[in-house]
Amino acid sequence: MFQKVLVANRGEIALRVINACRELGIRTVAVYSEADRNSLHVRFADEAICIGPPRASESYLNVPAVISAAEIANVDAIHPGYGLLSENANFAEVCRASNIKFIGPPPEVTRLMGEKEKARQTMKAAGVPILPGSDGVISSEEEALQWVAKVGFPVILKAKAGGGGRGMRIVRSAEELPNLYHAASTEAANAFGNGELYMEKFIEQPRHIEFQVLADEHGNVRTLFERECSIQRRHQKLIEEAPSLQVTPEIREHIDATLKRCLTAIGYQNAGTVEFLMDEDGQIYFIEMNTRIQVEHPVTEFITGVDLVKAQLRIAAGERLDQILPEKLEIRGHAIECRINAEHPVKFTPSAGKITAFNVPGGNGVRVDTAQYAEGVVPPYYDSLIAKLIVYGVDRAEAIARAERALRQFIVQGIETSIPLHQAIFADEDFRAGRFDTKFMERFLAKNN
Ligand code: MV4
Repeated sequence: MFQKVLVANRGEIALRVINACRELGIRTVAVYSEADRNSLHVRFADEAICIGPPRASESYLNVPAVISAAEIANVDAIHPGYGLLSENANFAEVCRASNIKFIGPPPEVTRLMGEKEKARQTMKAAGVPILPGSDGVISSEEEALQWVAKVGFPVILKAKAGGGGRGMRIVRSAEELPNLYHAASTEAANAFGNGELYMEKFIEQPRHIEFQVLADEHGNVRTLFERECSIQRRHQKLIEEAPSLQVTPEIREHIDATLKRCLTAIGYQNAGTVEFLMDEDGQIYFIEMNTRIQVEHPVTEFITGVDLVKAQLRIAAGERLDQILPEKLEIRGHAIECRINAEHPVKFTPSAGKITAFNVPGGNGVRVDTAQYAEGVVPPYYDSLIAKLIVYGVDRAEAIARAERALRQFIVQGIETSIPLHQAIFADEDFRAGRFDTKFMERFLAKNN
């Protein structure tokens, strides 16, 4: 096992990784920006190194600064958390060249999955269901119209280098295709430095369902069931749960078998998440893969009993999945996560500042992952996630009741948070009945304003 790991992140996920390391007897090195001097990830790591000014581009995203810290502290490995450098293949390559283990997949695999159209064709070849659409990128409007002739309107144009919603356009008729084609391509070129597009049949009201996977460095792949992530606004998830009420044992079985085949074939390693859309008929289709630990990983930890961050560390140290996971994994109960953001619950404007009171709920079936505390400061430079409330119950009803009582006991003063928004969502009849898709928040906000 590693002697010392550098955690190249901040906030709750940095603390999450530090906790897993400590439980495994691994020493930790925190890195921090000048804005995070008093953060808990700095306090609870064994060592801490300041790597630059507040802006992430000058600190947490500064590859030479992170690598220098790793070399000064003489670490064996770097855990990137989520966001920041976690899906940066160039960073993983620099780690490799510096003889530091990057805790994640090899850079070649990260690069493949970052090219969304290549990922799509790779999944298709392994028998993973994908949406009807183009084979490869589209090189002109004319070619786009040829694919439409096969697929039928509506279609969605997506950036090959994209993800997370940018460089996408929904096209409903031939007349509007030229304008939307150029708009998507220009937006993609500006955002990702690559304007290439591909096409998929557009699903009007999909559910967003994703599968957790773990792969070791000896060719073994296991899936750890799914998470339902449809409750989101502007591509920012607000609530996630596991399992999904819509995923049948047959779908689970089929996705498990095809993902194992595909991810073994491409040499996938470490933790990953495979995203799917489910249409109104309950059919499920691959859309993209995330090659990192995700924000919502704790809901999977609750229903499987597996510590996913420890699994990442043990995989990166060369252990085999059969040493890490029980022979048979089963879904136990139901888990729900609320992302508590420092933002206005209705206007969604960011709310930075000093926290004057902070009461974290606990008790049976309640987990809070946070790096915040009373008298702590939420800096304006980073994303607005300040805590995750994760609840567990024997069934969804118990999980909902626990979430409601825990939200009542979650007190944050001095800044605005999304706690009241979460309380309103839990009171919604459609949410309680499990009737929702990715358009839920739009309808909910229209109804409640
Ligand atoms: C789609 C889609 C409908 N049909 N693809 C948005 C972000 C990116 N990860 C994929 N996205 C979508 N792709 C087809 N063929 C609808 C969305 C989408 C969406 C997906 C998941 C969660 C929330 C969403 C919100 C709006 C649109």
